[in-house]
Amino acid sequence: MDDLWYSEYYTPDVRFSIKLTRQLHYEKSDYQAISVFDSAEFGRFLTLDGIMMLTERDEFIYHEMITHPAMAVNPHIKNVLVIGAGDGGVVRELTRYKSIEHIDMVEIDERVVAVCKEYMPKTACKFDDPRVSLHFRDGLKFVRCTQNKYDLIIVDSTDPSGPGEVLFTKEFYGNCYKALNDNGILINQHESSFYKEDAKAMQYAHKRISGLFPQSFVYQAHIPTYPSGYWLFGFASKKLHPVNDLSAEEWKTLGLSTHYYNINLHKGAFALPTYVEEMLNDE
Ligand code: AG3
Repeated sequence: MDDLWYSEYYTPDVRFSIKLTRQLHYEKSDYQAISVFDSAEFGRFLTLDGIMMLTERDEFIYHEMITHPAMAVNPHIKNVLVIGAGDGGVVRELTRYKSIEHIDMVEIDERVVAVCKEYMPKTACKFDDPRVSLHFRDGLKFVRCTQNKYDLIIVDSTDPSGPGEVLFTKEFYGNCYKALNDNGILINQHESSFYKEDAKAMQYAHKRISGLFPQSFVYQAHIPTYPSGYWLFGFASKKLHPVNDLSAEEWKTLGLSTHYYNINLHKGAFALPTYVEEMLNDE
């Protein structure tokens, strides 16, 4: 018992492990296996079907980077749709903007929200904000019924296997396009370029999104507990450019304190390594 480790296999030959202090929760929901562990280095962390979703120690990087770049391009965003994100991290960051009037959050698995409210209170802390409506539904079905409504859609999915798979399809992205208004921005977690399976998902997502949106870019962040520690996000829109249309001064006047995101980093995040550019252009 004194040497209990959690491991995620990144390839059949590579695994990432964290030494555990204890397991706090395990259940099999209708959709997936949900576990919460505690550790000395990363604090508490949540896994779905054995795949790392977030740790208390580094979730700020992911949640800031999936939220603030779009908000700094258009600080007048009022109406937001969040898909997935049952741990509440995206909602926590969004609710810091007074200008946001409404957030629809669509999570397929009600149990993820319940477990995070109990064990991950640092992320699942803003579900009771009056602007937030929670819908426990399939993300694809939800966007199918929506038109010209949102300023921003954030897709905080799992990897493209299990319940997250439909969130990587052309049909889903096409419905997101339709659900966005003319200024609309789509942000998605975009997997990673380093290991083969993640890179395939990255190329696949980029091909689908860039075929639909006139503006389609990929940006990067350092996330220690995801495969290779290097993770990507997609920024797609009908007209706004992620760097040329950045409202840097306006965003700074909001005075939000962030631990990873800042305006200089925003510009650099869209400057990708050559091999990543090549993989994206390849498609
Ligand atoms: N979203 C999942 C990112 C994918 C992680 N992949 C992996 N570990 N193989 C995380 C939800 C955070 N709100």
